[in-house]
Amino acid sequence: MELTGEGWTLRGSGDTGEIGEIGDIEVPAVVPGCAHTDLMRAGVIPDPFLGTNEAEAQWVGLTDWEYSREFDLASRPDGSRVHLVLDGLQTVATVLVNGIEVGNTRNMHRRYRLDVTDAVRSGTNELAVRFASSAQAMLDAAGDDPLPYDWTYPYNELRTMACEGGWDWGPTLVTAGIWRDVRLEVWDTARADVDVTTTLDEDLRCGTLVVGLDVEGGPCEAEVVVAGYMERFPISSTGRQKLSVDVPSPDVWWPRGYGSPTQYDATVRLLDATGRILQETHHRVGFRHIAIDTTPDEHGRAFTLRVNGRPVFCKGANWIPDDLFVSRMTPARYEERIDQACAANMNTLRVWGGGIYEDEAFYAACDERGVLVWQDFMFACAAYPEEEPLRSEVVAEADDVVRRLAAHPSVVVWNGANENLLGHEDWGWRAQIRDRTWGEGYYRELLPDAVEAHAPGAVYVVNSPVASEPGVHPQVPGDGPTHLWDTWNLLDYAHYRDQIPRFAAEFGWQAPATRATLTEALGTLPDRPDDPALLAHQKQPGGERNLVDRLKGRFPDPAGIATDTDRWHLATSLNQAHALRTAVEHHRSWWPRTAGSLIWQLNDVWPALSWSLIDHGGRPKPAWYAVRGAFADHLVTLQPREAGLSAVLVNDTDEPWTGELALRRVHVTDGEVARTEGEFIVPARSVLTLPVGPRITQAGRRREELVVAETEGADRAVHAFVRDDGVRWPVPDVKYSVERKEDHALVHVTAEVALGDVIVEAPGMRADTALLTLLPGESGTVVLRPEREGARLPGEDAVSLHTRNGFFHD
Ligand code: BMA
Repeated sequence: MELTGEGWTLRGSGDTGEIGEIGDIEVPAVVPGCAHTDLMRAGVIPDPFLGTNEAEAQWVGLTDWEYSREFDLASRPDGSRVHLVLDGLQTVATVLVNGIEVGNTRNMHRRYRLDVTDAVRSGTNELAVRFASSAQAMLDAAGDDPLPYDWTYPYNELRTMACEGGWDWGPTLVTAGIWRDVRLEVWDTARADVDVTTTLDEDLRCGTLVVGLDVEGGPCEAEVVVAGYMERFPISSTGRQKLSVDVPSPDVWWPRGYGSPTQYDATVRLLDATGRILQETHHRVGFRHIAIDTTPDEHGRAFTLRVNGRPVFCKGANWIPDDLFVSRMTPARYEERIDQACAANMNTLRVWGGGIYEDEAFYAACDERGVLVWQDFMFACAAYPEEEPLRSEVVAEADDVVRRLAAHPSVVVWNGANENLLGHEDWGWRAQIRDRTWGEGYYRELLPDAVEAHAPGAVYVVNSPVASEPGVHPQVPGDGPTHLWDTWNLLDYAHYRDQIPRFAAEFGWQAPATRATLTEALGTLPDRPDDPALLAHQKQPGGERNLVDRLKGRFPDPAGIATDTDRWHLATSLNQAHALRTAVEHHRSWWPRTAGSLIWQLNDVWPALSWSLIDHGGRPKPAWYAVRGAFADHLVTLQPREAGLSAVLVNDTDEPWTGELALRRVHVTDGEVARTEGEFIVPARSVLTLPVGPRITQAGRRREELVVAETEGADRAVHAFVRDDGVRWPVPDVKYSVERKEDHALVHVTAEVALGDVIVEAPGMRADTALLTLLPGESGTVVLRPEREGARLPGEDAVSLHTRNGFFHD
């Protein structure tokens, strides 16, 4: 019996400590949900994502809350048992049935199954879940000598979503609630918790479905069906059992770009002695062999993911919760976001360790699309105590979550924590930790043991970043996954080229959310970017300064840009696009030495000024379009190399790539000055580096000429001879016309002179392309489609066109 949906009541206890009495609150509630979403729906609080409302919603996290409802239970068979199954409680809760305490919880990341047989009765029952304030629980557990952590509350003392207490891209909104499904299960004879996973040997011949069962009751029989094979196993004892069924020569599961992500149905049934089905679970599984190649070489050590023996360049991004109120996520929203990652030519998502283990729908969508998932355990940027009471929670959580996700072929990498080894080395933690534990035992022993026990087909990485040997600094060059943050924090983005990482697991560049999303969040866009309402959505200390500082050398007059929201919005958005393109193209140009490029961050928890590619409204920022080109299977890029400027062609497909490469020197108003052409062939999964000759690289008018590299089917690469802010972009001389079709509009743009970074916008519309470079005399077409079906198509006056050129002229 599902206990989700309406019919719940939320009550505030009124004990709000330092912030004073709130009085009695009683509002209708919805499960899954949380106090904030229920209070918003009832009109008690305004939406904390809008304007500066976050500050006024803080009391919610310091309050104790009770969720309650009634449910009816029909009479049930003699000897049957009743379980209350709670898939997610956020976080510190006491569960009562008819006033009888049936469970206590302190872990948002676990599922709970409570035996309530002795508490329920036939007829009407009362279910209550009493939440103590997580914020208060964290403060109490940490006391006055906390272990190091970031942001507002010591999340390292409580197994809750770390970023609910704030992060450098999200608000502080600690909440409480039943955030996943709840149901009652009545069973007799036998039942089991069922987990399934697969293994595949190295030569891809022998697949095995491994079924784990935690059996209660019995005896019974288990029937396992997979890929047309069926086996039965007698179950004579309770507790943990492992069964396996071999699947010879299965069609293997491939990531995107390598083959089909083949999946098989697997069914596990429990039968009683008469053959009656007691329980049946369905799973979608896939067979793949996963390894990380860490062979030493002249540059250090490889860090290359191998899927079914094939080395893969991981192109992707870091995933954070897509809504800080995580109960609001729906399968459709997961699919939309993952489709946007796929449309940007990504094959990998890293689920970052300060959020949540995502919903089944997330992993199922990745399975089906062949997206590789790098799954962090939920530990981030803090020292975690390894003693009780936390330790037992970590043990139970690791066991539960690995078993929950082990069925998914997409989940190929498990990672101990985000930046905790790094923090211990570099962030001055040692003096604060003294002789206390700080989590290393989790990352080096407890968590890898859980992965080995329940997901033997996946690989484990100790931390991100990490070096291959204990005792070596986690960011040692040339070894292990690396986080590249100095660039955004301190330097121009050209410095991404200073390092050739083996696997870039994080690097990012901020830009504001799209104008549409910011306008929704703030009512109107303020005139100045330092407006308090706008700054309330910038959570990185100094982030607003970085946004402007990083314009230096890229745009004329950054200080002037910083006084005008329109110009600031466009310049910082373009800067993000170019910074990320620079990093990704550099990484890809060094394949196979570099084998991964994961952008920080794909998405947002709220309307933000953040590193995301897609904002909280689901709208792609200009950077998303740039990244789509940079991650394309066929890439042409211009890279400074020792021998001088080089055209680098990257072929991330299984077919050789042949074509004609045109290298041109083009004057911004006069057009082509010099041209060379040549045929090329790039073998499958390879990189070809071609030095660009002096006819092209020796410019007569260095500030007015550009090098352009192009071939059919790839984004054009453009290189300037001087610093970006010294290029003499001409006055934008541009004509455009709008042609309305049935369900989309075509915007035809003609450039009389070179136009940089052409962006076409219209309210309520999404463009198919952005950041075009048009050379003198060229035309381009941008397709605008309505964000919502049926919306009116724009006429000429509703369309606006932006260029880089605009910054070079008043
Ligand atoms: C890394 C991440 C996050 C953070 C990001 C941007 O440290 O792991 O913790 O949000 O950088 O600062």
